[in-house]
Amino acid sequence: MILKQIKTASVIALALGLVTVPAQAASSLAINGTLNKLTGGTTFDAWKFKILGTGTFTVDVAAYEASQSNVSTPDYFTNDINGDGELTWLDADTYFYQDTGSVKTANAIFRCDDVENNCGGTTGASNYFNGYTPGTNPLTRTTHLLTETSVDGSVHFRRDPWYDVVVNMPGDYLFLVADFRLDPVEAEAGINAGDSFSAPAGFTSPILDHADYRVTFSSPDMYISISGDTITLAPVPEPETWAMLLAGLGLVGWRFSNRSGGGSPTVAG
Ligand SMILES: [Ca+2]
Ligand SMILES: [Ca+2]
Ligand SMILES: [Ca+2]
Repeated sequence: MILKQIKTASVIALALGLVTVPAQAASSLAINGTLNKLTGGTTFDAWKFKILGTGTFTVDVAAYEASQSNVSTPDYFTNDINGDGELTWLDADTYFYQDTGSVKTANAIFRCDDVENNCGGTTGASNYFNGYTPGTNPLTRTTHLLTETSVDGSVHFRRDPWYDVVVNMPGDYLFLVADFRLDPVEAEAGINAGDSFSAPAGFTSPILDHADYRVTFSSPDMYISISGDTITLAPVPEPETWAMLLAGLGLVGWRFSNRSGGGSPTVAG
């Protein structure tokens, strides 16, 4: 009987929103991929993005496995970011497109190539496509700065893009990862024409037939999940919504128990 009262009290507390789930629960997701050098150029990857609400998220690429573009530059060192025992040389270039089922030049929204460089600089205006601007577009991009410390294990001081995105319009998007650089016309044609991976100048016997990348997505206000090549961003429910959901589950359990003739109610949560 005491147990029953306690559980009843918990249901009431949930219904009143007195039990909260942290809404600030951070969410992050890392994807890994490999691009290849073909006869006509290099390949690129297109990941589907289903964004179900407004919010913000961060894109943090770790790919180029040396700190400088020339082995004789001061502060040059290498690091095997993905720990696969080899060093590869993707000078990552990233894009967001509207997703209408395929990569279309007319659907390109913005580009971000590096930290700061080709990523809007300090004004944020450059490298938007199709007439979009930082103020009028579905997704607004703000680059992080070289003076900040990358959080994803990047090695090169500039080549790995790192930026925040504000979702102004939920919807279906494509996130493209390529080698420098993938013009929208090349993207629609399906190959980064004439492109080759760029090892640091002076590097002996570089691997140039493929290059690896990792991209970490994180958000303070959306949950990020993945199924196949589709990444879904869903707003984190407010605490009140969680409480109602949990209370609903609890009341369902109560009813089921009573109908089945059990002596004491079973309440979820
Ligand atoms: Ca590696
Ligand atoms: Ca780059
Ligand atoms: Ca190109």
